[in-house]
Amino acid sequence: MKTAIIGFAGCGKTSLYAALAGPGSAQSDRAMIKVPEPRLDPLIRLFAPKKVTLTEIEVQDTRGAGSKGGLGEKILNEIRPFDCLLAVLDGFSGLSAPETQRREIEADLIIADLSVIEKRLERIGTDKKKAKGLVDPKEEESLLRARTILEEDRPLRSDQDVAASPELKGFRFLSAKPILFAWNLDEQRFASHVLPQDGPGEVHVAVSARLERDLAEITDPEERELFLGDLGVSTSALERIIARIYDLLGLITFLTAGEKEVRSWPLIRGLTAPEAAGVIHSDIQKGFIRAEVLAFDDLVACGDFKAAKERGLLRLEGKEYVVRDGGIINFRFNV
Ligand SMILES: Nc1nc2c(ncn2[C@@H]2O[C@H](COP(=O)(O)OP(=O)(O)OP(=O)(O)O)[C@@H](O)[C@H]2O)c(=O)[nH]1
Ligand SMILES: [Mg+2]
Repeated sequence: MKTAIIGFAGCGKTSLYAALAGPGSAQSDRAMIKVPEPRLDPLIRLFAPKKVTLTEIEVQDTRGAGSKGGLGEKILNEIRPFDCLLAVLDGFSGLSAPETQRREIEADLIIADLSVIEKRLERIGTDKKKAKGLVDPKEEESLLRARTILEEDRPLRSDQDVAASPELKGFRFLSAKPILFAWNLDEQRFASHVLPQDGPGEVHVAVSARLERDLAEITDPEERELFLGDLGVSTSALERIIARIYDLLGLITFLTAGEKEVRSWPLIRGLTAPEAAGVIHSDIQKGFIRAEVLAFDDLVACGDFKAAKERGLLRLEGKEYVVRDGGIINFRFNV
């Protein structure tokens, strides 16, 4: 799952990227970022494992174009393969209002999608004249629906039915991609600024990219605490951003725990226990027998697995079981 950081020149993309990717990230514009998972902590205490592994997501920094002329065709083409967009809005320099930048970015995505649709519809028109069988009427219908939405100046993500329709998947429409708007605000205005409401496939987060980048360079926990204390905040905004991206991508987390390794795993929401097993290894999916599942809250309530088992909270689930977020799973399988 890949996220691209976009936005106009100097809006703070690279600062935010550096904050997300941590110290030593300057060598590359692409990084794997660990998704924070505090629910691993009690498991680490229980198992004292040799290894702790966190799920990662890939993040790509891009070069900014001036807001005159928009993001530019080059960047718009570059970001097409990505699963998610992180749009940074400059709310610190005062050069242009972040609300305006947001509208400009939306307009760029919408216009790029409209142009793809127009071209495709034109092609469908000529194919229709050639022979009836060349055209999939469902595709044409979906394209027309999508065009109507875009012509109303709405991004495709605002209609999740259309955004997710199978005939349109292959177009990788930009305005259909889940997007996180990072409002890169002045440290002073940070707390008071009122953000727009989240919508379908769209979330808004206030950050200070510069502070976050400075914070990311401090590795000493005591120093970090002092830094945060001086600013009067308790945690960094990054954990929230990463968690929201994870959310936007439609992912949940399941956990595995043992003496060897305690680990978080990503899973597309709605998938079953054998499919979760397949994320770990295809052999475990193939030989899947049952999943032993303990909800995270039940573990916390009981203290350990033994007590949970005695209370009947450690459940055995079969092939149809749909995995829930935070489930601690032990797969039983044949090899
Ligand atoms: N005061 C303040 N300055 C910031 C903030 N974020 C970024 N800057 C400064 O703005 C300048 C540009 O930041 P970058 O992170 O390089 O911006 P960018 O979007 O990567 O720029 P391009 O890649 O050139 O488009 C740098 O000098 C940053 O220190 C912020 O939150 N507050
Ligand atoms: Mg940059």
